[in-house]
Amino acid sequence: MNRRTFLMGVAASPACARGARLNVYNWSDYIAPDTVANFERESGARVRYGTYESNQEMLAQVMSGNSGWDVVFPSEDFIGPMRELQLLSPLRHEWLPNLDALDPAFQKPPWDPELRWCVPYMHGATGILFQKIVVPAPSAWAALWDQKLRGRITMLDDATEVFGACLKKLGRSINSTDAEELLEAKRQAIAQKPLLRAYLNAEVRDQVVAGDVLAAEAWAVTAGQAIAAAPDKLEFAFPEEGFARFADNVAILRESRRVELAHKWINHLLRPEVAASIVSATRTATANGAAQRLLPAEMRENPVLYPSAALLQRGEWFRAQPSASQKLRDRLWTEIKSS
Ligand code: N2P
Repeated sequence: MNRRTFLMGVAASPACARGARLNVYNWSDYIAPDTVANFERESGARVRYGTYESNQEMLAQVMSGNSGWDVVFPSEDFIGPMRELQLLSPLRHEWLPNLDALDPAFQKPPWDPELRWCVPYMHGATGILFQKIVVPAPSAWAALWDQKLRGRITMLDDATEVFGACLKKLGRSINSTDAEELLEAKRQAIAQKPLLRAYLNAEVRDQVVAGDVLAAEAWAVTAGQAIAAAPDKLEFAFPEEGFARFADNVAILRESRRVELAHKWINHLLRPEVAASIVSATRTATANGAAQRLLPAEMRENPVLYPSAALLQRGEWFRAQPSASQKLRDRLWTEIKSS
């Protein structure tokens, strides 16, 4: 019997997920080593699991509507545009009984108040990961423009994040749509460029742990991992002027032909024990309140991953940009990268 007839045979059997394959595309370090195997054992399905390092990388793949992925994890400002591009499939809450495990703070998020298109999964803030030997200790975005750190600074390889830091340094909103403000932010980014070692996302973690990078614009979840590896050497700052907050959300692609199985996967991730084991293994911050309560105090009270509500007041969620300012940002980002 060849492989095709074998698969057709099992697809017709009553346990519909047996032998089916789910294609999951997620950020790096966002599941535990045994998450896929446990789901496969429980569901009888197989999972093809791939990782990406930026929303742009994910979007470039799924844009065609024919990428072969079923489930992705876009950040909050990508949900609206992906929905408008008809890339997302509506969620069926009757297939997600574990939804009530979500932290109340994530049950009605501004980017999708009824959770029709996505379920918040991980979250964090964007700030500065730095070596404690750096004096003065960075506390504001301007620290990433410090001549003394020349060649040992990195910024995220992400236009939204670089504009976010530059705009905050200028006392503006990360979501500015104002052309003058965006041009001024671009000038900041270009002035900073000679000081930079590179634009890096989660890949910066190992370079910071190794001591090669002294200060980096970094996601709190990446910083949390680096600090766990070198707690005596590293620290994270939530910049004084304010900072971006992000939430990565699990969503099903409209192209998926495994919508029910995709819901099973999401419901599995929402199970408090599963979500807790994922964040324990990856040292990330879960949007699952019931899971958070299962964590040891040392993790639950980690100030990088779960800062106080008062501190988060200085944070701003990313919002999707109107198309004119998005176009301007895209053009300016190209200019920054090629300068
Ligand atoms: C993945 C970190 C992603 C956080 N390692 C930014 N959305």
